[in-house]
Parts: sequence; structure tokens; C-alpha cells
Amino acid sequence: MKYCILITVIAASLVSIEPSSGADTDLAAFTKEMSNHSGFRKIIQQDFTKWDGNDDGRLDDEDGAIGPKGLFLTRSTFNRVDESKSNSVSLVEFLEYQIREAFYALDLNRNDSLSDKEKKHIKKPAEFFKWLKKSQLSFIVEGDKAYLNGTTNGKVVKQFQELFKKHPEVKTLVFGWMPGSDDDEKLLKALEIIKKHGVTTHAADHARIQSGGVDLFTVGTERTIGEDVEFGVHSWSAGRKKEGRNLDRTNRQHKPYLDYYNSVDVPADFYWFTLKAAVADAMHVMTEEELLKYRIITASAE
Ligand SMILES: [Ca+2]
Ligand SMILES: [Ca+2]
Repeated sequence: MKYCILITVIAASLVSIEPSSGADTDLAAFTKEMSNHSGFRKIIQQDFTKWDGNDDGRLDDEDGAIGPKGLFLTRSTFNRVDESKSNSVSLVEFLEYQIREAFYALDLNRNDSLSDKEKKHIKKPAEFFKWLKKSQLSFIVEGDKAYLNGTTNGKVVKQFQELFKKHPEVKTLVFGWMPGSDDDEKLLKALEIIKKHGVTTHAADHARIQSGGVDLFTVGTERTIGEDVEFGVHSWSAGRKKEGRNLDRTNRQHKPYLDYYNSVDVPADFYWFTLKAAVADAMHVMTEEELLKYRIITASAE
């Protein structure tokens, strides 16, 4: 199973948000709304407290909050979240960051605006974090583009078969919030179907693509990215104890992955890199240099 969630889930109150006026919500309006939302704030505050190891009200190096073993931040993300440039992240900065991440995860069609339908998943914040972790892969087709969001599971083969049957015109898969795969065997089968159809892949602005989602991304004959995109990788795991990183290099369980990467012109080194980059329950966010080196993308950022 290749899967990981970077925003930790904490059981919290199920406070509902006031029904919205019906107009679409942009990031500024959403930030205002969520900043004042007690249920959402409470969850984020609990997370913040959990990560603030030395309990000084700031997240920084001393808390181990940065890097693959830490909370969610590469150095570059950390620097972005640290808007006051104090080399630490305050609760306010952390809250705004989480609101932004939530906004872009909810914006399924990537038009920088949330419809009521897209917003329905955050009506109950605790449910939202569950949705983030387990929402099934969904498609929105516009022209020759299919917008992808969600975790792939055992249904992924059927889903892509149906997508291409209904929409043979689809030529580009646009990735948004893609946290990974629940069933690698089925994912590898789906990748064969996608390869046959032939697509390019594009990571939308603010896309978050992790684990099995990265494998899915490499199926594109051309692979491009927008702004502020993160690709997270780690060792695959099967069950609680077995991780790819612990198997001998000659173990045949590596083969399906290596065969797949070879077929899409991703060097075998990438596979060994993912096993070393982070353990299964952590995440390494790749640098652009790494993305180019391992041919996860075929061109630099736009
Ligand atoms: Ca601290
Ligand atoms: Ca939208």
C-alpha cells in the first residue's frame, strides 16, 4: 500500500458551517470563513500543539517539525509558511497554511474558486480530514482534460476503463489532490490501460501528489507542472510491518515497480530512491532537481 496523509487527523467536534449564500468562494473569502470557524480552528490548534514539541508556541527546527520525519514541511515549504520570516511558524501562519491546503484540496476543478458542491466536504471539519485521507478517485472532464483527485483503490481499473469509454477525447490528466493508492496491484493494471490510451499528465497549480499518485503521474508521455506543486514519496508498505525498504534488493516483489518505471522511462534509481527517502508513514517532498533527475517531470516548472 502506498499511502500517506500529511495532515494528521484528530477526532474533533462536529460543528457545522453556516449555509453559504450560493455564490462561489474564493481563497480570501474561504480564509476569512475558516479562520472564524471554531471547529476547524480547534482541529488545527490541536495539531499545532502536538507538533510544538518544546511548547513555546512556535514550530521550528527544535520541534523536529521540518523535513521528512517531521510534520509536513520541506525547508522550502517551511520558508513559505513562515511569512514573518522569523525562522519559525506561528499558530496564525499554521492556520492560514492549513486553510490554503484545504482550499486547494477542495477545488476539484482547479478554477481557484469553491462551488457549494465542492465546499460540502468541509461542512463538518472532522469529516473533512477523513475525506482528505480516503476520498475515492474522481474525474471531472472538461474538453480533452480530466481533472483527477482522490485515492485510487481496487476500483481504479474499472474507473479508467469507463473514463476512456465515455470520454475517448481525454488527452491530458490534470492532477490535484492525489494522496496515493490503496491497491498497488490494481493501480499497475490501470497504468497499462492508461498507457494504451495515451495521455500527457499535468500537475495543476498547488497540486499535492503523493506516493502511488506519483506513480500514476509518470504514466504521461509528457509530464509538466504548474506553480507550488509538491510530490511526496516514501517506501511502499504491505500491512503494518512489511515495507519495500526492508526487502533485499534481489527480492522479486520489487519487480512489478521496476518493470513499470522502465516502461515509462523513469530510471530504476527512482524506485530505490523512494525506498530510502522516507519510511512508509512519513513523506519526502521532492525538490525540482529530483523531479527532473528522476524524470517524474519532463520539463521544468512553467
Ligand atoms: Ca516550538
Ligand atoms: Ca472549483
